[in-house]
Parts: sequence; structure tokens; C-alpha cells
Amino acid sequence: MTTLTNLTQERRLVTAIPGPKSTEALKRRTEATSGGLGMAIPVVIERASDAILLDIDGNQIIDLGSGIGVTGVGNSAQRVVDRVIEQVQAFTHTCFTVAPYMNYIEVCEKLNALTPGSHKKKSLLVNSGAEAVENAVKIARHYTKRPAIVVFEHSYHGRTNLTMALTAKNMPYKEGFGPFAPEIYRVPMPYSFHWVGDQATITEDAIDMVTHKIDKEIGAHNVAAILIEPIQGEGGFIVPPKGFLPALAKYSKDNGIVFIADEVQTGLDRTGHMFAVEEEGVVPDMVVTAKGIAGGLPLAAVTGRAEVMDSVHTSGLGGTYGGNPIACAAALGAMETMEEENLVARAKHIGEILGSSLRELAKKYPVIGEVRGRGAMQAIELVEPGTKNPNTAAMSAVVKYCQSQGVLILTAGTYSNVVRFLPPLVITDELLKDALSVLDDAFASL
Ligand code: PLZ
Repeated sequence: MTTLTNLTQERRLVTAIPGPKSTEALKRRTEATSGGLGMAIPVVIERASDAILLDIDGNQIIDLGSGIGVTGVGNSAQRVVDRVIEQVQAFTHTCFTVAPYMNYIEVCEKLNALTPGSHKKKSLLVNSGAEAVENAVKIARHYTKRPAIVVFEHSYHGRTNLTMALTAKNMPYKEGFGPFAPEIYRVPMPYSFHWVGDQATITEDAIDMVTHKIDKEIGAHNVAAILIEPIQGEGGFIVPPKGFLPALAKYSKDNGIVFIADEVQTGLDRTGHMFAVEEEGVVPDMVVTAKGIAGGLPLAAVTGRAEVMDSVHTSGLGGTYGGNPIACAAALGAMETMEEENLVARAKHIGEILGSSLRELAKKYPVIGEVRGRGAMQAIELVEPGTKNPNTAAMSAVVKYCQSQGVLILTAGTYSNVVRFLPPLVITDELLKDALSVLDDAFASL
């Protein structure tokens, strides 16, 4: 079988962005779709392959966002397409809790083997990152028989009612959507760029603040789970200082708390590890995955200690579509691609190119306050030169310039001043360097 989509991996503009066809189509978008939906780039996509998006005007755009960290294996990756076609011709749906099928089981076996730790693990498949986080919380509460969930400043865990409560940032995620679920406690996050205390003792100080808050304000014996992104995604690619995650994992263990790593954005090779927690050898009790797991099809998972995952009564977990066979077929194709193309090494390699280029830019342009991230998950925080004050205007101008030149980049950050890079892990060096030269021009144009 072959893929229909096989675009040359090069940037090519034949119209302005947006072109006339996209402009017309976007009028229909405005008429037909909810005004509550945002849009990162004003073009309508016709096809895509690997790191190139083709719009309906014929423009080829470099994709440095991967649909928010999803298409790590590339858009319409060959192995994903082949397995999806095969599956869709075999059967489309039975519901795993009605009549099971093999590829759901195979995806779970893979996740149980790939996630950190040699202990016995089991998995549950659902449709989205938010649904997976909700299930992780449900299971942790059921297992511990405790109510409280501890989350961090700057965190993002989704848009459902429970996950809005877990998410930190009000606008745009929570504004007007309350009331929110109870028993969620937010604790400080060591965001080093904005940390007012001593950088030399940031880890110890942050751990003291977190554990003091838990011990004195919640009571550790009331806490079911500590939930954290190993590198915060939507919050602005905030990398916790060395030692922070291991100390949290230890505190959790000492207090019978389930330690949950939300690897929705960081997982599946993105950071140069299969999972970001591996950087410091942390073994979570539960790992939540989504996005990169299925090459673009909707699939998410909770993988955890067998005794935790099995603590729930039969039929306590489920959902009509969770672990749909087509999404599972895609996941097997995506995981095979990661393995055979050694994308974990590609992510490290991309990280070297990205990191060194971004640091060069930071030397040239004082509007770049910090470069941070890991592997193919890096970001720059934009400030008013000489200060740490957020520079949202510069962020918007850079993004707009890049778009006009056919480069799609995404933004993030509690202070809406972070430009983030999440390229497909299969992006060629040439394409990445071309995009980075456009970024340089964007800063020069400010
Ligand atoms: N946990 C760490 O990054 C999704 C959100 C995009 P869903 N991040 C992208 C948007 O604007 O809605 C995310 C995440 C982390 C959970 C989620 C939620 O995953 O698949 O979007 O539900």
C-alpha cells in the first residue's frame, strides 16, 4: 500500500498567507463553527506529509507544531497509514468492553513494557489527554480512598470540568466555565526564570514549599495523587530544576500518594527519551499518554502499577470509543515507526540544532529572555529587553512574520509570551534550518 500524500519536504509559497481560497473557506469557517474555537494559522489544509502542510492555495508550510505535539512520527506516516487502511477494512468498531480485539491489547502490552519501571503494569485506553487524566485521577482516588489531588502552578491538564480544575491558567481555559471540581490543591512550581528566591537552592526551597503546603494545609494522608507534567507544556515549556521530580516521587512514596506523570505532551520520544521522567530516572506510579501515541488519531492511555489499575471494580472504567481499533492500529504503526527510525535519537539531534540556533538568536536579540526545553520540545520566552516583563506583542509579531513566510510555530505560556517548537521528529535538518532562518528574519524585523 502507498500513501497518497507524499509531498516534497520543502517550503514553497505561491500566494500570500492566507491565499484567496483559504480566505474564502475561512469565511465559511466563521459562519459554521463555534466562535469559541481558536486558530493558530489562517490557512485551510488539503494534505500533509511528514513536516510539510499543503494548503488549498498550493502553499507548502513547514510544520513546527505537529498539531500540538501529535504527529511526531510525521503527518500521514507510512506505517500509520498502512495499518489504519488495513484495520478500517477489517472492522471499524465493536467497543472493547463489548467485544474485545487484539490491537487494544497489543497497545497496552507495548505501553506496559515501554513506561518506566520493571514492576507489573496495566493500561487503560481512552480518547483524549483530558479523558486519560480524568481516569488517572479516578483510579488514584479509588485505590487510595482519599479525595485530594495536588497540582502545580502553570500546569495544563485539559478542558473537561475536572481537568479545568487541574489546569492553572484562567484565560482562556477556565474563564466563565465554573464552578470547578473540588478537592484540587495547587502548589508552587519552581519556574526558574521567574523564581524570586535563590537559584542555588531552588529545588530544596520548592520542595519545602510544596511539602509544607501538603502537610499543613491538606494533610498528606488525604492526598490521593500528585499530578505533574515532567516539563510543563502549555504553561511555557517550564523545565523543573534537577532533583525536583525525584524528590516529589519520593515524598509520594513515603506518604502513600500515587505519583502521576502527565506525559501527554512530553511522552513518546519528544524530549529525547521515550518519557521525559527518564531524564532523572523517576518511576511514576501512573503515566498518562496521548498526542504522540497514535500518529494523529485520537488515542490516550493510563498506564500504572497493576495493583492500582486493578483496584477498580469490573465495569468501573470504560467508554464507547476508548481504544477504538483504528486508533490502536495507528498507535502500533506509530510505535513501530519510533522504534525502526530511532526517533528518540532524532529528537536529541533536533534538540541540538534547535537549542544551539535558539541560543545564537538569544545572543543577537535581547527580546529573548530565555531558551529552554529538552530534545524536540524547546521554547523561547520573550521579554521587554533588560527585564523579565512579558512581551506578548513581540511573540505575536514573530509568529505572524513566520506565518507570512510559510512557517507554522505555536505559542504558550502563563504570561502569553512563549514561542514553542514541537517539530515532527522526522523533520529533515534542511527543513528545520530553513525554518530557523525565517525565525532569525522574524526577530530582525521586529
Ligand atoms: N495534558 C500535558 O498538553 C493537551 C491543548 C490544546 P487533550 N495540550 C494541548 C488546547 O488548546 O486544547 C494536554 C497536555 C497535557 C493534557 C492535555 C489534554 O489533552 O487530548 O487535548 O484532551
